[in-house]
Amino acid sequence: MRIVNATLHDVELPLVHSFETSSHRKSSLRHLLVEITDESGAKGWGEIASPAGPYYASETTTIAWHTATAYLIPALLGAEWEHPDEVSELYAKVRGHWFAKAGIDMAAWTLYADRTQQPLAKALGGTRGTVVAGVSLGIEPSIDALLDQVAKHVDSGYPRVKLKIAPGWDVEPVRAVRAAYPDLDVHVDANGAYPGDRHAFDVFRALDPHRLTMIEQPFAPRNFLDSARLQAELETPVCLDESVETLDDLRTALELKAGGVLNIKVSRMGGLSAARDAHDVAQSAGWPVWCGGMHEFGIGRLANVAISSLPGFTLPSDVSASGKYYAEDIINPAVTAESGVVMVPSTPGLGAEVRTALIAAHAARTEHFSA
Ligand code: OSB
Ligand code: MG
Repeated sequence: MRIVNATLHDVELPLVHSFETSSHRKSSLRHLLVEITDESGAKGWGEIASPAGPYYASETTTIAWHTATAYLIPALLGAEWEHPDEVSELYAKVRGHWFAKAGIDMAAWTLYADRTQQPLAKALGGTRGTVVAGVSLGIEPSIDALLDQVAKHVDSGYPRVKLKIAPGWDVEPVRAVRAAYPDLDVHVDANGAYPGDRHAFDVFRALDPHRLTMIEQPFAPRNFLDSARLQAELETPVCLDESVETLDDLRTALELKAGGVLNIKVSRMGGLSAARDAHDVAQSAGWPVWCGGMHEFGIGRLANVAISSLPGFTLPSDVSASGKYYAEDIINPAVTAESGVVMVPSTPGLGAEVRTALIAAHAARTEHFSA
């Protein structure tokens, strides 16, 4: 395959419910959509889901636009490749910038699945026809508002709820949710907001008896050592998200026993090939994995659904229905969940039609590139 045309679309969609984490609050999202065409006219689509601000990772939308247009798209255009696993080699000299790389990798994978007439999930080695979804709930203004959000999602059938926590919003909300739902699969995500000090260890010790499925990313991304110390003290598994950007990070985490569960994000790891490799490594080490999300629009959301169909994804993934975040998604049909279960598309390629008119209507900027 040889990519002859590429287009980058900068698209903003409003959120149906604003979302707050330990770092900030947002009410709309801007993602970059990568559209590529090969010499046969076949198309691929990818999504660069980097947040607008540098709070989850240092990569922002503006930085990703620069990386994609100045380095990644020029490396991709005109190059010959047979399989999407070869695509990351084209820009291997670019350090970091995993979100931008993930969008390019995803476009190559969807084009490849389309040309080989197989569903994306099958091309990746997926074995499941459905995946179990969980929801991620932001920090709310009050415990009552949080309980309303939990009720709304549990009532619509989601079997797992993840609560964002931050210093000052941790033990109390967990206690309230656990009291209202004694048997619900609940976990917390701190997005690295706690310093590795005694006070933080006290908070996590206080959370330990609440039978959480995991405590996600308690400490800063590079703080593997306190994560290992905490895991040694707790019954609750520690899950790593921001800490693992590369397979080398994963090897470090496994060696140090810095956790027991891995959140695999296609965006954070530079794409579907890397996500599949992380799945393989975690699976052989005995760590269960699940797929995390970045509030993706439909294209990235379907990539998350596809990777979640691999056999080591044994915990519910953050692949909720498009409607949890967006009134209108840029794919047709949108992703839907029935009793918390999402169907893995069985049609060739991405698995849905891309709504180019809707993309054009919401695009702040579009740029074309040719080989
Ligand atoms: O840590 O999982 C996270 C969103 C933005 C940044 C970080 C995270 C999240 C989510 C979103 O939790 C989950 C989803 O996409 O449904
Ligand atoms: Mg997380």
